[in-house]
Amino acid sequence: MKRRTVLVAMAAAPLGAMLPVTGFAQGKPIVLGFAQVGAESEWRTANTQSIKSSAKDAGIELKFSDAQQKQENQIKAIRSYIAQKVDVIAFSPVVETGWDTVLVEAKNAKIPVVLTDRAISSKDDTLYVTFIGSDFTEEGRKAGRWLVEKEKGNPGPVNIVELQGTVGSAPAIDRKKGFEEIIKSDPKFKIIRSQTGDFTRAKGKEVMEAFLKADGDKINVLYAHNDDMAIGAIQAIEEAGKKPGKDIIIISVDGVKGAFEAMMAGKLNVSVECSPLLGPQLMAVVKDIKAGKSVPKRIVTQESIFPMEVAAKEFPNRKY
Ligand code: GZL
Repeated sequence: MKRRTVLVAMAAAPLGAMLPVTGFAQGKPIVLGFAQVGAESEWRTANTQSIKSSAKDAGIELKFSDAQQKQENQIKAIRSYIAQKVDVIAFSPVVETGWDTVLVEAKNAKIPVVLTDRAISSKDDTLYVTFIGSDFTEEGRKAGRWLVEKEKGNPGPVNIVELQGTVGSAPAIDRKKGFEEIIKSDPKFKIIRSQTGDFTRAKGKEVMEAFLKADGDKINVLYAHNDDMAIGAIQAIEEAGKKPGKDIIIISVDGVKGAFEAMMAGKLNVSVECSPLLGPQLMAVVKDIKAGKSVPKRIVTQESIFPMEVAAKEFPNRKY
């Protein structure tokens, strides 16, 4: 009697409901093609690690490429995934524009596309299923709010130099926008120099050296769009005989281990968290897409802000 009940139950429910959502579709592993930006920062390294380990855990076959921060390489990789007829394509667009042609090719090939980390600027939002990533404008606002609070007793001027991320990238555009939205409330804040350091330590150091040469004694604050550029700038500030974190207040974004080490050394004042650990969410979305489930158009990662005062306490909890 018991055996029959179980059989009826099995027959009644649709097969999909009976099987755990795995990395398999029609009995073979789901194949995901991922076109990564590059390996330009600690953040990117942690992001790659999260994607690779999550794919393995999910039983999803991952094809992975590193574009060395060049859009043409990402486009080439997406075309190769289309030719290989992967099940899903995911990528972090190095810049916001120039994707429509290749994404139309993916759409015509009936391969769903997922954006992770960075967004694209396109009139046609049917070119991707969903965008999983941070709210970069809010990250910029958090940086601005921290500075307004920090300088509330200071009549000014507060002269700021800015190390921007990769030109044309969503994080660079939006972190600048959010920061300026907040500091424009008080004319004492002035961005006296702003230039891209392309999210790397080396370029961040090089550009900060130029800022110091031009305006050294006038600089009160550095706003860096990521920790790697801030860490490079810290080296330049020390080589110029100034104390980073004291003579020049430093604000950055990401919250990578290197930033926590700089904060614990008193050389960085605050890092706004931007989580690279997008792998688990990406794999869950890939499985949902293959299982025919609907997914939200936008999945925002929840994040915090870490001033140097909490760095030592928070450091042991950090996963990247
Ligand atoms: C943000 C990410 C940025 C990081 C940088 O989501 O795209 O690119 O802030 C990384 O560290 O290089």
